[in-house]
Amino acid sequence: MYRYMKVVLVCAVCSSFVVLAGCAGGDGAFLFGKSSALIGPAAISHEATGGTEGFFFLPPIAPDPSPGGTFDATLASDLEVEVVDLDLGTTVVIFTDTATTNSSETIRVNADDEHYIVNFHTDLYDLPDGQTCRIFVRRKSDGAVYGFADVQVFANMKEAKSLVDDTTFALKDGRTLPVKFRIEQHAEPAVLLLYEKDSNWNIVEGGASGVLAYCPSGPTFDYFFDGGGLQADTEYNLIYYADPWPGNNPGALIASGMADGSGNIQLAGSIDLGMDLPQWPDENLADGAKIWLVPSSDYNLGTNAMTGWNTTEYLFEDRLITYDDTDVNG
Ligand SMILES: [Ca+2]
Ligand SMILES: [Ca+2]
Repeated sequence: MYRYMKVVLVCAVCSSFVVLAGCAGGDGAFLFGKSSALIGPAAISHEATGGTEGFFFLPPIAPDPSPGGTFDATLASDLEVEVVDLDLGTTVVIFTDTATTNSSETIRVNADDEHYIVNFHTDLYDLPDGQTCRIFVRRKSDGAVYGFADVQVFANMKEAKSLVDDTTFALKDGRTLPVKFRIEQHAEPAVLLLYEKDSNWNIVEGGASGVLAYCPSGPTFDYFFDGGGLQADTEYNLIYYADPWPGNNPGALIASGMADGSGNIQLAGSIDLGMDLPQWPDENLADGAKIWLVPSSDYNLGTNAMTGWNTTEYLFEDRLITYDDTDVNG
């Protein structure tokens, strides 16, 4: 099972926080705030916050959306909802449309109201007071993430009110949280998780990790990246790595930035790559593009080639992605 470490993520519930304007906006423009606005455990990634187009969390986790597409009621058997304990980095529970101990803890479709729902019975799990849980919605067949939402569980709501601001979704322990979400036809998961991996390419438990939200198509590659557990005060490059070694086939630099004194990094922007991903002659052309985060000291900005191989310092993608630069090659 995947392991996660806690990373500070964009809270986009509140408009004063950093918000990706969304992939649907014709000009591809993103709005970015100051990094100081990134503090806080609350995070949600869905279309309304610049995440996967056509994927929405619904009340009570998020406000009613303004959906523009057609609901897809056919996906239940290929969905998975995983609740992760962000402090321990462990899985609390995984819901599917079948296997659970509690009948209401299955993913069900409500075609009339155009949503999927699974009830998260917090009383069935041992959740410490103040615990932050991240709820991932993913495609079961390939693990691709549609989006996620963080909730914080408290012993009582009085405590919750004293500890969190209005951007945190607080839940009283023992209550049942209806996790409702909407997926529209042709919605393509646009959240990529990156991990530190060991020599067998397994995810390192409690290792460094990151989340990349991106727009799968557009004239520019629009992205927000949030990573943690990295080397403090170190410059990193977020790259498209195109095989074979050393990755300049053609490869591309997406962004550069400094990890802070705690080893956290946030990168946000919009770059004209001038190519689709993956791009010939990348050996992964048939499958998708590799996205890595590597220290700048191991990367040649001029040639897009790797110059070192210190894998304990890198984050690797958990799946290959595709991106369509809409003003190149159709
Ligand atoms: Ca372009
Ligand atoms: Ca294209």
